[in-house]
Amino acid sequence: LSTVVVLDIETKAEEKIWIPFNIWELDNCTHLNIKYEPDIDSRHPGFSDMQYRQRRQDIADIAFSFKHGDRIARVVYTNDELNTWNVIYRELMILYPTHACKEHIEALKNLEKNGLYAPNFIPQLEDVSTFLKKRSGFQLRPVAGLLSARDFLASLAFRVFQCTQYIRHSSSPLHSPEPDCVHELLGHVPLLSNPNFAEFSQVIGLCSLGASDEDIIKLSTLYWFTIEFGLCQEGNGIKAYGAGLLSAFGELKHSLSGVPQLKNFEPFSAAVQEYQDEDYQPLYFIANSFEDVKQKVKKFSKSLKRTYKLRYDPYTQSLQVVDNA
Ligand code: HBI
Ligand code: FE
Repeated sequence: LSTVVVLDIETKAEEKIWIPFNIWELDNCTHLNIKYEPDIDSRHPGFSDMQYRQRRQDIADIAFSFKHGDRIARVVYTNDELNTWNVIYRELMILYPTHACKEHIEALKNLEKNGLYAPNFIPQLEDVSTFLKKRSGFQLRPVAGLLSARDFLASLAFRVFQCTQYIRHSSSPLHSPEPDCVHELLGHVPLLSNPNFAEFSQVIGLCSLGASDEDIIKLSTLYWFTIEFGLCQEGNGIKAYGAGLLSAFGELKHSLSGVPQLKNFEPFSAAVQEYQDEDYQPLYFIANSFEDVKQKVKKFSKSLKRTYKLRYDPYTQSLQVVDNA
């Protein structure tokens, strides 16, 4: 396994950081952050539901045994789970025409037209992954829960989106403290099928490879204010493109209600902006376009100190060090 040499700015010490150099090595990028899981967090709606916790574990086992290149095992969802999906799907569809960006609406229409999305069944990750590969070169791999920011961002560099497969607890259809398949499939997947947005996602991922812990925090904050909670200008109006908004009825309404503060997206300030992961955001950033955020994030990434330069080779889905400064 390979490492890149990184210079610690404070101590001037050289440090070797392991990074995945090809897509198969993402099998090592599976470190979970378990603080919001139903077995750990007593505020999780499924905390006292032993049957739910067991179900979540059984589905997580698919992710634990997955290796890159495998087919993603299908889940037979229960009526209770299907009902949760149905309730959220129908609620969100009511809001999208007025609140979601046009790219999201169009992508969702395509998913429905291809028979992949509907209110009455939960899409299978394997089918969605095949669709994404055709559209934008992105693919899904199953993940057992909230992944570490470093591993999550590293996957994006290879156009791999780590995707949970379990669904939130039925007592709380409109909110989940951790990512679930509703968040991934209704929030993230539609825009990942958009080639422009896919490229922007990969750019953030590539920036993260070999970054210091401090820079990983900055990049996940950028990710937070764009891919998770981003707003964008559309004609004379403002729409949502962030997955945390597009998958949450309450916060989607809140974001465009005139209550929260809105600022134009600027990566150098967004990367150090404090944020809130337990309640609605008090502040959102508005992007001009996906192209504009991508260019700005590229510029930001050039400001991160590094002693190496990486090039992504799409033919082999691997990285090459092109310049050892
Ligand atoms: N893990 N499963 C999963 N899904 C996400 O959306 C996700 C994640 N880990 C980190 C993360 N998102 C981001 O918020 C950033 O920290 C990169
Ligand atoms: Fe997310």
